[in-house]
Amino acid sequence: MPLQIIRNDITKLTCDAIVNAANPTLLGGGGVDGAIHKAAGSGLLTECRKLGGCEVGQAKITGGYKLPCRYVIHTVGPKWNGGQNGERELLESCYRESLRLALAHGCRSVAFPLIASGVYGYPKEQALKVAVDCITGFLIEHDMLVYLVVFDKSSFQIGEKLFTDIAAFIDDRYVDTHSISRRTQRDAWGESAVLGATGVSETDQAAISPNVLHGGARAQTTRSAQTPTLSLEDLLKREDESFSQALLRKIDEKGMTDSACYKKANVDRKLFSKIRSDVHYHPSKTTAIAFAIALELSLDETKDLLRKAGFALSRSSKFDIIIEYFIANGNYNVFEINEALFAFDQALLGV
Ligand code: AR6
Repeated sequence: MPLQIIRNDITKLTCDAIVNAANPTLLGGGGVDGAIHKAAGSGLLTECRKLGGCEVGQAKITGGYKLPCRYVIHTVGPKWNGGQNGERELLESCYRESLRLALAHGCRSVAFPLIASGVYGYPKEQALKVAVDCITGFLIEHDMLVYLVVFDKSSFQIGEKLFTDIAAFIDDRYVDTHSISRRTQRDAWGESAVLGATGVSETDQAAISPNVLHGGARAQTTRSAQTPTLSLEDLLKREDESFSQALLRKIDEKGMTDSACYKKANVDRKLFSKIRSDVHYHPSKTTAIAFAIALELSLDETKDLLRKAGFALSRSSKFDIIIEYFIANGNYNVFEINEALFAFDQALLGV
């Protein structure tokens, strides 16, 4: 996954370069700047003294010293002054210039803090959006692994309305789940929950009798007696399209290029090549969903693609319900989805 949003202390990350949210003197300060100088040791300050400072929106590079990274890229964010004073353009320039330096120094992995969002007062939600937009724009043209490091949870808050909407959606679905489980209890056979994750389609589930599942030892109920029965052997003979084949077919049907698809899914090119060359490749559930989102599949199409990878969307999982929420609302922005997943303490897509 080329862009990963993680919660961590940036000074602890092992990667080619970390970015410092510095001030124009480049001589250290508080916040992440102070933490980086402290962890790097005095060698960093000695090198910084020779740089002659740095203008807002620009970036300069030094060694990493005692840090577990080769380089530190120092950039100076804008001080927030109401938002109408070129703050956004300057912040964009910080990301652009830092990434340009990273590329010029052959870095394959870079970690950014949320520049300007602390002492300089840039509102965190907007700072996050600028960061994500700039980094994803850069990653369309270049191969690099970029970490966006959020230190405290409040840096990564989705809008209140979105949060409330999703929370209500989850509540509704949980009600549904409970009524489903009550229905299931009333039914004499409740295997669909078990089958949900096996890759057998819902139509197939309806067609499988409890006899097949239990070696014929169990008596058929009225319900199963009414549905056509498929033997396990029949099911196994039914050679299904694999996840990889389905994915490539869908990409063609949508008229997308491979790279547009894996980039939109925020999936690493190497991983995509593996999926492409191995017809039986089994992606993780989050990767499979990331592709469904990139392809802007409907809910049914998403479930179908997931099934081919052996997964299902369940209403007893918050993660799954959040995905369902975004698909139902036609919002296929993987980063917005990840922000929401993060807000609800769920795993992120594409990882
Ligand atoms: N790892 C990751 N993120 C961190 C860490 C850390 N160890 N520590 C803080 N943050 P700030 P600015 C987050 O204030 O707003 C300095 O004094 C923090 O939660 O470090 O660009 C400089 O010398 C926030 O979201 O940088 C300048 O004078 C983000 O890093 C001035 O502050 C940036 O907060 C620069 O202000």
